[in-house]
Amino acid sequence: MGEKITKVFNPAETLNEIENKFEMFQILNEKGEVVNPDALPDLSDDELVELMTRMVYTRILDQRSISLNRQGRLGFYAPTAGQEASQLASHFALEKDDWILPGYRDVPQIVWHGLPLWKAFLFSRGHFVGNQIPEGVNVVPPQIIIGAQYVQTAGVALGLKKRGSKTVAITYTGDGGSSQGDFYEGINFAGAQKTPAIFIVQNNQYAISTPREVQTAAKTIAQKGIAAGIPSTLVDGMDALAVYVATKDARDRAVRGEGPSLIETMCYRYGPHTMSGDDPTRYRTSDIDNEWAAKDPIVRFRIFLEGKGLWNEQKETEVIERAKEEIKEAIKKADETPKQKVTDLISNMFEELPHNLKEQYEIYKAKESK
Ligand SMILES: Cc1ncc(C[n+]2csc(CCOP(=O)(O)OP(=O)(O)O)c2C)c(N)n1
Repeated sequence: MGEKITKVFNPAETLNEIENKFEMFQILNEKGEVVNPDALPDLSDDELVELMTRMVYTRILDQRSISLNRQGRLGFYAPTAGQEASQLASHFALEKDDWILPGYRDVPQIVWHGLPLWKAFLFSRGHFVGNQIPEGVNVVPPQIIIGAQYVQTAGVALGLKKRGSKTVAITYTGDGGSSQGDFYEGINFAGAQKTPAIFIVQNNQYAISTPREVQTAAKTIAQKGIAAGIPSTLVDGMDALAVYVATKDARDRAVRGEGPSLIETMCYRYGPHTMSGDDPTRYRTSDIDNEWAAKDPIVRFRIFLEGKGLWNEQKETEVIERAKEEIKEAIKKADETPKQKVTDLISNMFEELPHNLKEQYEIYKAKESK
């Protein structure tokens, strides 16, 4: 006779219990009120202003990038408006020596990490100079393959750990990316190896036209980290303070040797998926757009800062004017960069050319020298 099993067999209830644990972490509500005072981060007034400056600047960068794309002066562009808190407050929790492995929408984070803006514009044009990252700027070119950066991040973070570095590797994907095999492989490996990695899922509700609800049966994306044995959080991705606190906590634990974290930032992209042709009105209603516009990350942070006497219209205008000026200079510099040649493409792809490419290389070299 075996021992009597007293544990109630109810896997559905276990799932329910776990899913219900993932409440959204928020500090600033939609009205800019502090709803979680105990969780307020230890940021100085100057740092708060800097974070706001970066969000306002990046909103302008997004607007200008869309216009430049429409004028044919930029190539591939994935709009960022609506995701400023998710992108920039998570970045704000990093140190200069940390590594960023971005997705295609994460250009703002790598620009604020030190990639010159004119190079970001060249990346958009598919120009190889845009992917030549200056020494000391710890970022890799934005990943286009959905989820691939998750596996790479596990590896980079393992390297940092083996070197005894007190830095982290952070990566970003979207809600759609969390359905990829690479997503699971990356978080699992990082968890098993206890690497200093931070995995951010920016849940902007849509993978192009596919809504989050049909992406996965999981109630939250954050809970997926539990299967990999890593601390995982669901945060209000429109709340810069909540995103900052969650990322800072993940970073602190990572550098203490406590391994990786997963953070789901609940947010929204106001614009289309990319400027390459999707029409959001075919998969989203204006009611949904309005619902999310009311949660705007910049609006609520502005109210919070104005309440502290740290922000006003004049400051914001100055940031907007500076952004426009710097963007103008950066696009000019991108325009001045010699056009990419076919021989550049070939020689950048191969260290040693195979026979057929050697022939083509010579043909194009002759053509280009005319
Ligand atoms: C492996 C792979 N499959 C498909 C695509 C095509 N594709 C480009 S973006 C995208 C949707 C990604 O959505 P999500 O991960 O939610 O990120 P978001 O663009 O919303 O930030 C898809 C399927 C791709 N780039 N890579």
